[in-house]
Amino acid sequence: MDGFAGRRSRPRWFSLASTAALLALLIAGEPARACVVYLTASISGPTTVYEGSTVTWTATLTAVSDPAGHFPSPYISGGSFNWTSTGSPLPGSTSGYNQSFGSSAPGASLSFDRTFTYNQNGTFQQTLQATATVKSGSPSFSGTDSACVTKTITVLNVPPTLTGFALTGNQVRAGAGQTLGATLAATDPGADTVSFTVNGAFAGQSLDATPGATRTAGTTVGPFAGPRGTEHVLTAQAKDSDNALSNTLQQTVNVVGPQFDTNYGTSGIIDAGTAQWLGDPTITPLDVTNATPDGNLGGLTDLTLLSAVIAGPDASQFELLYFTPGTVLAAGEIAHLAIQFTASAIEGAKTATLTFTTDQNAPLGQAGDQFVFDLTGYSALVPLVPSHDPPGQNWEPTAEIPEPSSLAAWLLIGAGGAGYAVSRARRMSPRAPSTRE
Ligand SMILES: [Ca+2]
Ligand SMILES: [Ca+2]
Repeated sequence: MDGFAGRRSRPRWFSLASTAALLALLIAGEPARACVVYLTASISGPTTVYEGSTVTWTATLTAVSDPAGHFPSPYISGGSFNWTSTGSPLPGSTSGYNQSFGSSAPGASLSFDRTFTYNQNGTFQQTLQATATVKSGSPSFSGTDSACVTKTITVLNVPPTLTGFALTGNQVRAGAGQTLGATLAATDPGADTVSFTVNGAFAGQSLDATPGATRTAGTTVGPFAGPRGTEHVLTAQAKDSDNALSNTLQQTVNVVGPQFDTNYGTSGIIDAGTAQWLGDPTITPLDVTNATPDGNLGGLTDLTLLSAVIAGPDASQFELLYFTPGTVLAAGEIAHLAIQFTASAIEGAKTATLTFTTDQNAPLGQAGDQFVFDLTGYSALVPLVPSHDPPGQNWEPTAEIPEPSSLAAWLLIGAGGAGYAVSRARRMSPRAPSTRE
């Protein structure tokens, strides 16, 4: 706390007694003074504060005698003062700071507290101007004096505080071009507007300059690209109208999505084995699953099997069983499908392709990634014999049975109920053996 002595003006009126006292001073050889009891003023308060601060100023008014003390115990006998604050911009209210005051005790001072709230940074001059009747008892003096004191206060800007950064979600579906809503909130003790950024890009502003109020803004972030597993880190920040930057807050957006997989992987060869002409087709299980590691996030991770198309020169011999276009697999779900291969009358290897169209890396239900498998099978013109494998397992050629020389011979064997034989080894599936019904 420090004070400032105010300038003084001459007392306006002298009584006979004070005149006599002044004469006495002159007789005593002291220098003549224009005022013998005068008013002093001081104000105390901080020199530097932050915007939004409320500052209490203390004004002290004192009636002072001449230095030699010829007018002991001077006192204030009523008056008024006025507080003003100048500067640009002005602090809060500057009105209502006029005040009248009464008398002080002889030899005592009068003190008054006044508060100002500085809502904006800047430099301000705080001025107290007081006028009072000053008196002393013996020798008697009564006069009017005024005093004025000014003090400078520097108000510093305060950066805003980013208090909120929220998204409407933290996951987006891979390939869907999704955006998310974002809301931002900040406070500022000053009379500043606030703008926001996300990753350095403008993200809205609030024109509310109410000191201390929470400013909010909303924006849209994204779209978020990248394959499943991509992380997008968003950093938000606020800036006040004095260009002061706030703290930062972060949000992470994860790109999630379905993940197509089968018991054959995501591509490759599905060997349907060997089927006999006019015999039963082979049935090769094909399990399609949604193997996403992202958890069951509903539409974010659901896998839609939009279509499955078998094409190629021998497509008619292959059929996908148990499949319904548009099947939706939640995370971890499995569609138990099967490849049915029916032999033709033309012996030899048969090929086709099976193409699944899914919504992986696409909006839910819309065409995205495709997965293509090569289907192979062998059409045999001869019957097969069971191997030594347990029931339901592979059919193997019986080595002990000699290979016949013609189809007619095999047909004769079959018609006689003598058993089966094969002319060649059945081509084996490396991963998912065919079954026969
Ligand atoms: Ca400011
Ligand atoms: Ca500010």
